[in-house]
Amino acid sequence: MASIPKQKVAVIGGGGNVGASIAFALIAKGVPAEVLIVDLSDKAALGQALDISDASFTMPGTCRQASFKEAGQADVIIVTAGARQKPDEPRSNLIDRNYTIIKSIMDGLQPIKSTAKILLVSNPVDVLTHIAQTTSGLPREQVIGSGTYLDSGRLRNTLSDITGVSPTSIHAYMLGEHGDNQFTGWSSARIGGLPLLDHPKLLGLDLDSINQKIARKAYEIIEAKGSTYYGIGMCAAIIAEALLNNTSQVFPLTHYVANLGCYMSWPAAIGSSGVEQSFDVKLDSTETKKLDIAVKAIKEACAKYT
Ligand code: 6V0
Repeated sequence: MASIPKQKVAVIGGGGNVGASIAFALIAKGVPAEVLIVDLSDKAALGQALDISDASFTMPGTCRQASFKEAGQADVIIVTAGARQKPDEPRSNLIDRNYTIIKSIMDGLQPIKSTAKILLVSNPVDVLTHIAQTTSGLPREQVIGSGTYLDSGRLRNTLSDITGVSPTSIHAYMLGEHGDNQFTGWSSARIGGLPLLDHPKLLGLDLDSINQKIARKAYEIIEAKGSTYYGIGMCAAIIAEALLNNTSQVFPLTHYVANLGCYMSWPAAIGSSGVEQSFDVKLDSTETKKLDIAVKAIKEACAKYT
């Protein structure tokens, strides 16, 4: 019998598309963790766990179904449970439906391991991260959300197509809210040490059309196939791996940004203690106005749930 890895990652809502994609990505990436699938639907959780465990036979990770109580003792608890968007529905419409779900999950996980990190993926992720922190009782730095990491990946892929440079060498972030108020941090973006906007292929380009393309991509996928899951599956697995391996990598993630007084998506270095550093990104005046709009929208949405 294969040995059971020591670190545990629980995926709550793992019976659904996003949760199962995260669990599969963790196994396929070779993360040496025991992946626990938890869902309100026992049948869905069992089906996904059995199927994903079939993918693990040459990998260091394992996968099985588990209870909420067991999941509360995991090192990283990923939450994907929740209603998803309908075509053309903004993510903000999901708040009331998902508040009740997140609160009941946090209650079901108790007692939560004191060193656990919670990673929210359900939408609207910035507001639900705030709700998960207040209802879980864990310190702020241990509760994060996937934020605009996926959107930033879409941005880097688009910029790679334009410039011909690998997306891994393009340092550019979508910031603010994982939702309709997200914006690109153009003025802080760099490529090979050069301000991104000084790259010859970007001179004269319509930047707003790039922003809109990134922000609309989820709607486009939902229109075409009903929901999005592979991209966020890989993103959440990469974030979980950074938490487990204490890598101090920087991601644009939902976390509590003290000088703005709310949870929002902003660059942070993460490791085994959760958020280690939050970065004071310099913005120009146009970006500052967009940030103010995003902060106002998140604060208004969170005010109902404090
Ligand atoms: P899905 O396929 O309907 O799966 C949701 C799962 O949650 C189902 O298996 C449900 O049984 C389960 N569930 C519901 N309530 C509970 C509960 N109380 N406890 C445990 N399990 C429960 O949806 P899908 O997986 O497609 O989407 C899940 C969430 O991810 C939605 O909120 C999406 O909006 C969100 N996404 C977030 C993204 C991001 O970038 N942050 C990207 C894509 C989707």
